[in-house]
Amino acid sequence: MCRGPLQFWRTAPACRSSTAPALSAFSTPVYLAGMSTATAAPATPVTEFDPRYPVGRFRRAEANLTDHPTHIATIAALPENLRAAIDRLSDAQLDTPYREGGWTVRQLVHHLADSHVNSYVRMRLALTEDWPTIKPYDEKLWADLSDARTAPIDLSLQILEGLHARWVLLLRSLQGDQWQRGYVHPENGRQTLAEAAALYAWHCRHHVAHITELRKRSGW
Ligand code: NI
Repeated sequence: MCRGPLQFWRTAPACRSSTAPALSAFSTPVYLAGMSTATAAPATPVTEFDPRYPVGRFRRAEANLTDHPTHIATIAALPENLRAAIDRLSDAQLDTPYREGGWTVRQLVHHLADSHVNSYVRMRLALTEDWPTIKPYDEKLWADLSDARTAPIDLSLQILEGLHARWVLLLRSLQGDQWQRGYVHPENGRQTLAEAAALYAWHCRHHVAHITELRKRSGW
């Protein structure tokens, strides 16, 4: 199950451009939950912190698919939380992989714009067509295109601010059965808007935590 939201995450009432120091409320991460110092095997299995999944994996079967307001608030807060997460990072820091072999912070920011543009379009298609089949894309190859590796991050932050403002307006307008509309992913099958909202709320927290965990580990 996904771990609860890390304490740095703020849920803003709406997309705002302020750069409030949302990182100031860090808690010490529990890297080895339940680890015992005794020599005998611990009574409970040790869960090692996996830097790829700092807030846990998204598990559709365990996701809350009815708490739309919480998911919308999380999506609304992404631009502000992302700005806070990258605040005052140098170009060299932005070009540092969040883990060995992983995307750089710059790639993470551009990936969020690429991913959420796709999700926004998919949701609009779901609301205006009858279970459309959507077009997958190779996110790894997208993140490796030149602009995604080198462009100033402010370009994607600006995209995300406008995009999330529109996206949140759309999500807040959904009523009743509209949450059960959806689209067909050729590889992953059917996904309702209720599932997509839960998934992308997780996705917001997932990638911001990549950056904040890197900063903690690096002492930045
Ligand atoms: Ni992602």
